[in-house]
Order: sequence, then structure tokens, then C-alpha cells
Amino acid sequence: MATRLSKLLSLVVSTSIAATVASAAVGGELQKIMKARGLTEKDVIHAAKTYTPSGGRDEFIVFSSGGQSGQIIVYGVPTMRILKYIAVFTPEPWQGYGYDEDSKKVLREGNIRGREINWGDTHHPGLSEKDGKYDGKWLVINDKANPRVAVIDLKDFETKQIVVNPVFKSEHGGAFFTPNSEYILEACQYAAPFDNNYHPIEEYKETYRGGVTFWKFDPKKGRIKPKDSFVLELPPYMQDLSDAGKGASYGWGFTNSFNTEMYTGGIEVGMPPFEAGCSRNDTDFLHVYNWQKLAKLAKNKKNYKMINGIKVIPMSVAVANNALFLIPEPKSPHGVDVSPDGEYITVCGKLDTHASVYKWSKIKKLIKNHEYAGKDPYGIPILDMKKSLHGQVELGLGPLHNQYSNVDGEIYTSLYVDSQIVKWNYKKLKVLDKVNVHYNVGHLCGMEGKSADPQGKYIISLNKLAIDRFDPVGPLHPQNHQLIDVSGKKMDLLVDMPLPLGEPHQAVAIRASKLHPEVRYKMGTNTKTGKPHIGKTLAGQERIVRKGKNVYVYATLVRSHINPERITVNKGDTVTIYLTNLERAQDETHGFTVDNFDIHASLEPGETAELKFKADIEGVFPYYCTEFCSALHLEMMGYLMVKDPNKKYVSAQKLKMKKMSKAELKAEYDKTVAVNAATDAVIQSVVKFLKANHYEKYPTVKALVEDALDQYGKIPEQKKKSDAAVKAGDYEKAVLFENMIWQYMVKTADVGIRAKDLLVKKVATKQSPAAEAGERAFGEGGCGGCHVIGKVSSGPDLTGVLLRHENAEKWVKDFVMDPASKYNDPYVKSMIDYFNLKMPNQHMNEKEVKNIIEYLKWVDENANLF
Ligand code: CUK
Ligand code: CUA
Repeated sequence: MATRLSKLLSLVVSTSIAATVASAAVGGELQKIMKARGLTEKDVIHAAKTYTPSGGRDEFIVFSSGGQSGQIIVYGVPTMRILKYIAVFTPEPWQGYGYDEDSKKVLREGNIRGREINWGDTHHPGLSEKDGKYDGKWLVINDKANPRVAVIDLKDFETKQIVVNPVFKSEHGGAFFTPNSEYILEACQYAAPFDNNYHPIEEYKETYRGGVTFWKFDPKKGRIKPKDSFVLELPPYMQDLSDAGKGASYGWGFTNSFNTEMYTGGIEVGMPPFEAGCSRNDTDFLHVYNWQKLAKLAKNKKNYKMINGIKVIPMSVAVANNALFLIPEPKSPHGVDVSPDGEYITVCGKLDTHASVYKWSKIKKLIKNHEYAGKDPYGIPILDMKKSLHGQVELGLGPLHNQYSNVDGEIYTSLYVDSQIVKWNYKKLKVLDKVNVHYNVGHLCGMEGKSADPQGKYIISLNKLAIDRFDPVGPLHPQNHQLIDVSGKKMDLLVDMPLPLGEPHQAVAIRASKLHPEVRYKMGTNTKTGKPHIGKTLAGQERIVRKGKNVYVYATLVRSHINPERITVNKGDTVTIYLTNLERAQDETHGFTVDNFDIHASLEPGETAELKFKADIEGVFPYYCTEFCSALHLEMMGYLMVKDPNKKYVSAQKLKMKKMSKAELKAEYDKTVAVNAATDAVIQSVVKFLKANHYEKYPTVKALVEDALDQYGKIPEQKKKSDAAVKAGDYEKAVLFENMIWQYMVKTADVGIRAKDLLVKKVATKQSPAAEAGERAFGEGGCGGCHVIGKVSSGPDLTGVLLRHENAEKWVKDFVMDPASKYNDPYVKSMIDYFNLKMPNQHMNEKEVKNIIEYLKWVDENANLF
């Protein structure tokens, strides 16, 4: 159902595209808004291209690195709405990541040399591939600061594994999948010794090394296998970005570099800084290597050395096996990007105004014929640059990164210094278009723009500086992602999105239709391993077990209680709480914390998590559910009581309070039972309606009904307890159990009525646009405050109102527009007496009233449903 605004917007779009109707034709209300907000027609078109009505979905999902936040940011295109932050290398409190034992285990896989690292600098997210196309299963990302790679499962968007590179001290050129997710490439950045010892910087060329690590990936299980992974040793050139070959160049990998000068800085000893020494040469080297061949070499002991527990293939072995080559590339390059067919490799040089396009068939020929231009100091064959090049194009200042589109030969490149995106053709070597961005763009993100199947449509410019784009929020500004429509001949910048969470380096986008996340886990799942949790607890299995100084609590959570509700331990005990969320309903997450103990878990439906802490201070500590999960969420709590076993406690003098008599208790019990019976009657009528209208045919309705029946199914057990209490003469307890029954009934009715409303919409006759507008006017005009369709409320039920009066349409219209004129009409008079209320003038216009009448006609047509 489109809103009024979006309808008007689409009107503007169609008129301006047709360019036949002047803007005078635009609806008056829209024009008013445009004027008040100072919007041009172009602005409104941009709004229409990115706006999505409530409940609408995006076409693409973007995974952006969170940079210094150590996380990943997920957002939608074209709306640029942020959907999630994925916790990766850094604790994340909402999701309990790093605050419960299971996620701590994942986070601690990232310890380096036995030390906790709680920080990360995420740079390059990579999506798993099948035949070079995204399969929507796994996401990986690297940490530049602490050489690590993490794996995220796209079934639940949670981090499952972190691996530490045991020989690199820094890395940057990862994480990039090979075309069938066989390996994840991770290239070094700042060269350093592979061992963990001190080596003087004067021995840089001899003892410092760069490299590329090939992490073996199991695409079925979605885990890296460190034992089957290996490193290719490279000279201490600062390796930078990488890309895996595909199609024609399948089996090969490409990594560029800067500082092939091997400069080592030294401002403090009077040397020029790194920036001067690293940019001395006109060219650096593109590393070209055959990973398929290297993988075979890594199977034989004689080809590798073990360093810090990982296989390292020396350069000499790679060279002897024709698996490693160098090609000169322009000064201080940055991005290297292989075309969708694998035939062209585009390299950008930060300090060169050109992009260089290499041709794979030319490189292959040179390799095949052993035609080398020379060797580098480490004996690696160098291929001639000119003979490898397809050509070069002058793009502008500071070209950095590239993305491909669905149009053959079309490529987009970011220009850092010029603050522009340039569209050009890498086959014809021709610049096509440029657009200004704000400001200093780093990476850019096309839709599946680095896969073998780029989608075109949009480019996102990931800018490094925002400067004047947003309301100032202090000296630190948000990052600015700008969405650009690239579907036309000219690029069209649509919208800015501020990102207030670290500096996102690269982003990858995938069609939303390729992602299929789960709604719930199998009951009792350890979400970090995907296996049943050792603490899995089903309803009725809740218990507290003591083993010496260890207390184990097996707890469950379901709307709206935590079981158990009282936990008493001794000061000094170690407490382990296993929590299982018993819910099956969509989005019904419960959170859990014990006040003052720095622990938190987020439990999605079916999840079990483990919390552990030492009860090292005496006192009473409430624990509670931290997600507002239901009307009685505040009641979802309990007490942890920590006693000092060495202390004597004196009981408090009991307060004397008036107690209810047995007769009073019995009366309260009878009243509660009667309320329950009445509520149950409502539920039964809803159930009857749902069944009669075949709710099971509509999956969304069915899911709600199942959730409702799940709640309803919990009633008999409570009833048994209530009856037993009555039998024992304990009406106090019986009332409490009857109240619990009422709680379950309220939850059942709540979901059941939502299901009914949804079903009514599905089975009713289709509303005409006028009736639709009428229903909206009915709601917005406040009619619903007194009139409930199908029910007598504080005003009469309007079902059948058009049958009750002669010449009814006119009668209703006159009455709504001027109610006072009919206050003396005998029928209206009797109504005023009955409801003790007069119909007020809601000041509706004639059009609105006409629409409301259409809506009431629709109500009459479907009267049997209300
Ligand atoms: S890098 Cu940041 S702009 Cu780390 Cu991929 Cu190029
Ligand atoms: Cu569960 Cu709040």
C-alpha cells in the first residue's frame, strides 16, 4: 500500500522522465513541502529513487568494514538504512559478544602470542564464491592491525571463527576468496621478520619479509583449516591489495606492493621520512603467482619450512617451480582488480594519474616462453611491463580502487585527490564520465562489482572525509557513504549516508535475494559451533546443581519469566548459568544480565548461551531480561543472593500486615476464574474465525497462529496446579496460578488477534483506491477513537450504517460534515443518550468523507469477517 507522499513522488518521477509536463502539474501538497524544505525537482526524484515505504525491502545488502571499530556494518541499497553491526574482533555488548562464554571463545581465538587483543582494524570484507559468483553463504574480513581473518556465517550474521596469522606482523591485502572459495588470500602489509625475534632494521633486506597467506577454506562447514593453509614468502616489499584470478586467469593471484625501494625510514636519525623513500622509484611490482601450483607444492615436506606452526614456501622454491613472477606497475599502486572474465587486470597508482590495464593472455605468453626482462635482487623473474600491458588511461589525480558493472568493458575508479568517481572503458581505454564526491574517496562499491557477475545499477563512494556534509558533532566527523545511480549514461549522485562507526575501508554488496538467514535455531543450539549446547535446557529441566564451589544453573527464558527466579550461592562460588530461550516466535529475543557482574547474553529463539562469573561480593543482585520482549518484560526477573558462609545472619523481625480472610481469597479466586472464562471465550471465537477462513493457507498468518497456540498450550499445566491448590485449600496460591493462566491467555489473544487482522485483509474483497484512502482518512481523522468496526465501543458499530438510513450515503455525508445539524434527529438523539457522547465535527473535507463512505461500503461487503 503506497503512502500518499510516495504516490505523489512517483507522479513527479514519471512526469519529469517524460519531460512533457511542467512541474506545475505536481500535486499541491508536494509543492508545498518542496518549497518549505527548499527542495528542487531533482532532489525529489532522488528521494523517490531511494525511499522505501514502511515494511519495504532493499534490493542489495552491503557489508562494509567498520575499520577501527573492529566490526562490520550491514546496510541496504538503495535506502542506505543500517541494518546491523556484526561483532567481529571487538566485544559488542548488545549481542553479548565477548560477554558470554561461547562468544568469548571465538573472540579469544584471536589472542596473539597468548595475549588478549580486543581491538581490530577491519579493512576488506569478502563474500564466498562459486564459479566466481557470490553464493551468499560466508563472509570473511581481515584485521590490518593484528594480522587476523574472521569468518561470519550468513545464516545468522555471527562471527564463527578467528584465525591468527602466525608469521605476519601486519597485513592488508585480504580477505579475498578464490573463485570456488578454495582459499582466502591474505597479503602482508608492513614487512617484518617471520619469526618472533628481534632483528635490527639494518638487516631489513636479509631478515624482514613480506608474503601472501593462502587460508584453506571449507565452503561446506564455513571454516578455515589452518593446518592445510600455507604462506608464500615474498621480498620485504610492502604488499598491498590482492585479487584472485578468475575465468581465463583462474588459478592465479595478483598482489601489488609499494616500497620496492625497501626504504626503512628514520626521521629521528636525520633520514627523510618513509613517505619520501617509499616513492623514489617510478614503478613498484605487481606479484603474480600460481596458487594452484603452490597448493600442490605445499603438500610435499621438501617444499616448505614450518615457522610458528604454519607452512612457509620459500621464494626460491616458488621461482624454481615457475609459480612466482613480478611485473612493474606505476608508482605506489593501490587497487588491483581482475575483470569479470579474468582477462584484464586493472592497477591504479596513487601517485600516477593513469590506470594500467594488464592483459592476462599477454602475461601468460611471457610466462610460457620464459621471456623475462630481468630478475629482482631475490631472483624473482620480472616480466616486461610494456609487453604485459593492454594499455594505460589518464584518469585523474590519485586513482585508488576499481569496480566493474554489468556493461561489457565498463569500469568505475575512485580518484582520491580529485574527489571523483570516473567511469571508463578498460577495453577501449576511454574515459566516459566523472562525478564529484564528498570528499576524498577511498574504496568504491559496485553491486557484486568484483564478482564474475556484476549487477551495475549503483556505485557507493566510500569517502574518507565528510567535512561540511552533516551537522557538526564535534571535531570528529562521521564517515560519508554516497550512493550513485549508474544505470544511465551520466552518473547521478543520489544521497549521503553518515556512518558513525570507524572508517569503513571496503564494502561488498550482494543481491538481497541471495541471502537466506534463519528465523530461529534448533532448540538448545550453541550458535558459535552450530551444535547442541552442553547447557541445553528444555521446559521442566530447569535446575541448580552444586559441585563443590561451582554452582551450575540450568535456566530457561520464555515470555515473560526466567526459570529459576531465585539463585542463592556462597560468596566465592563460581557460578555458571546456562540459558536457553524456549521461544519459537520470530524476533522474540531475550537478553540476560546479572546486575554488577559485567556479563550479558543475547538469546535468539532456540539459542543456549553460557555465562560465568565469580560471586566474589556479598549481596542481593537482581537479574533480568534486557530486551523489551512483552508487556510483562519488566516482570521477567529474579534474584541472585550471595551469602557469606562465614557470617551469622539474624532474621528480621516480621512486619505485621493484615492478611486476607479465606472468604476474601475465595471471592478473588472466583473472580479470576470468571475473567479467565470470559477471555477464553474471546480466544475461542478468534480460533473459530481463523479455522473457518483457513488460516493455514497463509504462511505469515499460520506462523502467528502457531505462536499463539504455543502459548495457549501452556495453560493446562497451570490449571492442574491451580486445581491442586484449591484442593489443598490454598486459595492464595490458586489465585496466582489463575493469574498465570490469564497471562498466557493475554499472550495468546495478543498474537491471535494480530493473526485475525492479517487474515481479514487476506480473505476480504480487494479495497478500491477510494476505500483504501477512506480507511486511512478514518484512522487519521480520529474516527477510530469512538467507532470500532464490528464492535460497539464508545460509539456505535458502523457495520451496516449504510443500511440503517434512508438515502444513507447523503445522510452519512451530511452528518459527518455537520453533526450538529442532526442532534435533534430522533435516532441521533437516542444514540447521544445511550453513549452519553455527541458526534463531534472532525472538519473533514468532502473528498475525505466520500472516501470514508467507500470504505464503509467495503466494510459492509465483508461484514461477516468482523
Ligand atoms: S584500503 Cu582503505 S582506501 Cu585498506 Cu583497501 Cu584503499
Ligand atoms: Cu524477555 Cu524481556
